[in-house]
Amino acid sequence: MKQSRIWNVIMLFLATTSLFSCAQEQSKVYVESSLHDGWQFKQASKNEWKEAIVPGVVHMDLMRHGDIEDPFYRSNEKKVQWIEEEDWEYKTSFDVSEDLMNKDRIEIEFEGLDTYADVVINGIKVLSANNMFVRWNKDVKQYLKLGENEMKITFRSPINEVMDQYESTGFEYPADNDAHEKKLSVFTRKAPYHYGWDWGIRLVTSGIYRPITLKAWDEAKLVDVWVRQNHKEDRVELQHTIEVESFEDGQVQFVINSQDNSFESIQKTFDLKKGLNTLDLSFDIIDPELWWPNGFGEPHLYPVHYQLMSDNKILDELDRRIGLRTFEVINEPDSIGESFYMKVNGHPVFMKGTNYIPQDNLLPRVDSSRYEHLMNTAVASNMNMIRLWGGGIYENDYFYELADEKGLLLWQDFMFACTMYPGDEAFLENVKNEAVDNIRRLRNHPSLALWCGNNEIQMGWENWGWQESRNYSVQDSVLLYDYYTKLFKELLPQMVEEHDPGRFYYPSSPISNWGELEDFKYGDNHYWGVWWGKKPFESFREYIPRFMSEFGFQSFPEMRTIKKFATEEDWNIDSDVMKTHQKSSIGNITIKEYMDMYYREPKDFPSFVYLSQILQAEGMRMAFEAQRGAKPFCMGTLYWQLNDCWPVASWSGMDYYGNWKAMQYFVRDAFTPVLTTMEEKNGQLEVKIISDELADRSADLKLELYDFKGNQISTHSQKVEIPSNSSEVYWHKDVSDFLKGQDKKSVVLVAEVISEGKVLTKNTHYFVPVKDLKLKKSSSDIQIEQVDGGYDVTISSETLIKNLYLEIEGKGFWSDNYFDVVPGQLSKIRLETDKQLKSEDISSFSVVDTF
Ligand code: BMA
Repeated sequence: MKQSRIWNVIMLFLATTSLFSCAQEQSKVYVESSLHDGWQFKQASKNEWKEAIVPGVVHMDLMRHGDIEDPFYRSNEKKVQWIEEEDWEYKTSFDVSEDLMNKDRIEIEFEGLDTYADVVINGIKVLSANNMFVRWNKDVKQYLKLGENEMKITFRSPINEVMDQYESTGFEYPADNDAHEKKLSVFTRKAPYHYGWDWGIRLVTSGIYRPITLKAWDEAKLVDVWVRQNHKEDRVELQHTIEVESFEDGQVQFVINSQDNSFESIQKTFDLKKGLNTLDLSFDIIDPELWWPNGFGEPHLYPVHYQLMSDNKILDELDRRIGLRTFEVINEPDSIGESFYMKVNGHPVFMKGTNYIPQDNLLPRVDSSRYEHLMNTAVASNMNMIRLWGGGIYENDYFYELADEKGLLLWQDFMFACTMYPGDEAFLENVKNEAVDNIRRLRNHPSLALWCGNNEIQMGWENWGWQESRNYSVQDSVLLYDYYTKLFKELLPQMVEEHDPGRFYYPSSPISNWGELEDFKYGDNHYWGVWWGKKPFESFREYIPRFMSEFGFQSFPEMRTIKKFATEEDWNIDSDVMKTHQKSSIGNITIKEYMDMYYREPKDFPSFVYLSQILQAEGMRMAFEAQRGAKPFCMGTLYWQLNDCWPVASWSGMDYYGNWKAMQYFVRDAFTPVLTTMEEKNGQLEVKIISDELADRSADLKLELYDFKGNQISTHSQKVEIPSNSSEVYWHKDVSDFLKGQDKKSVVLVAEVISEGKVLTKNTHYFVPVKDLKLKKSSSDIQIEQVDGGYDVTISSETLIKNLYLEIEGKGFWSDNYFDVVPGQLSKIRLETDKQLKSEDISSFSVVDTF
């Protein structure tokens, strides 16, 4: 840092000619290493140390040693509950070299400690953690010594830790999803779903669940680079706010290199004072390539490398990928009530997506391939938004990086869901650290769309009878709502305002309740009239809000998944095992009641399981179509829920193992940029086309009515001009005219929109519920042809097949499944697999096989 002015000038010259980064031998000052080796663990009250894997949690270590059985298997959940009441110790040793010891600063960073953890280095307590959602950094140089160092971390039971607090509170918090009779979870800043949920096993974990890094440096370090965007006509100004911590007064250079040569290198010299320095540096990107969400264009990212330099040394450096976009939430009174829609780069965008829950109760075993599969599923399903729901976790960096890359906008809840929370000073201080840490960690991601304070707490407080059912006194109620106000209406918005100004925040999703139709004119809504309200699926057509941020229906995971946790004797919805794997209080009976409305009684358990998926898929399709069709009144549909955290009956479209349920295919088809829908209204058949595209388009609409033997009864085709971002009725006709006297029970209407030789959307319509269809047993003809990475599969049939499900032994991904086969038409799909197959190896099943 002590450097001459001349050197500065040379550096600047080199930088502006883009030679800077390659022309010199640069030594690196900052070093880091992970501390994941040599760990052992034990129950605090016992003596035997056993090998542990870090990052990990205690359940994983116990399982590896055979000390507990797999909690996901059968009803083992019950057998492992003792773990939450124990304290656990982890220890390791690590070497510190002379080089490291000579550094000005040595810090240890824990990206995640779950949860009440005391860290002891060489016998001295250096850190006490109490929040699994924050990164803990500690200057540890003074505690380290040359050569071998000992580190021990004690995790205190998250149950015992808060018991006194619970006992002295004087009332019960309304945390219905917490599976323990004592609702302790609210006192601890730990993933709420760990304590159980209406789709979740209870596994209250402890452990070093994210990486540990030892970091050392001299002179100065980049604490943060915050990039804000100012979009102008032909350019985007990037305002950098750079935080540098320095050990002395001096000078540094801050260098910005484009990794893809999209702008010239930039360098500026700054004077530093000892301590924390905030530096500002702005520059423009001319003719920017914007970041667009999936379905609207490329999610373009500018790869940028930042360096903090002194003399010829790199003090610190970091990589970023910057996506240039504007994002607005328009939530304001309008002529209807209160709008809730989003604009990306100035365009109103209909949000299509889902709600995300963590992918496992044992978080460290979610590897990168599982994150990738999940995100690829979202992209393949034509989604543009994912809501990180408030009962889970703030995800790891990889999640947000993938979302940036794939054009998925993220609705980020703070981690509070479905209960009131404490609001005493200590709790607020803890949440403040958590909010600041996560806002600063996530605010640079182009995928980050908005902040929401919590899930359903305002709604619960006003409508779910918490105050009566818990017998709260007036004082209790006043206190609890005062806590609520402090947390969600004061602290969190203040933190967003301070650390991420300009990003939309609102205290609680949803804004409006689902009971009264009138409320659907206001803001976002979680419509649970279907499922919790037991209304038929058709009510999705009536109860359409301005933005649907939750709604859903359960199904079972496929039999292959069930076989992994249940033996044949458990294959019954009333068995102990199947009840363990169904956490909704009204779960299995509700699936059955809806099934009785739309389908004939399934003959056995596998038929029930299959039909549960068809039921969910068809029911939800009605919702997707109605909500998209109601654009621009309604401008978003996020279904509950994308995924599972263990194998269970749930509202998910994809099971714990990543298998697509029927609904996932239906989501994909219902979320295509151009969609056609058919609905009968007062004896009229109405055909709509919905477009999310940015441009107008000309196309052909084709309608064909077939009987179940494949004879064409009626056809209609017309040219259509489809305006961008629209939903319009293009054709309607008297149903009986169109049916030409055919039996309603044995015809299917197929609609297609074709443009530039491509089928943009294809949909089918039946004129009676499936249970009344005259389906005939038939065998489908399946031909396969080997191609790179799998097989092309061609299916045909002489009679209509409703929801054909194809399966092979072992691993394979079907490009389509659970689809209808119309006689006379070939269905061509792709099976990705590395297995060698004959067509006989493919088994098939359809609705007609269920009764
Ligand atoms: C929603 C969610 C979850 C729950 C789901 C199904 O309201 O926010 O709390 O799992 O309903 O009941």
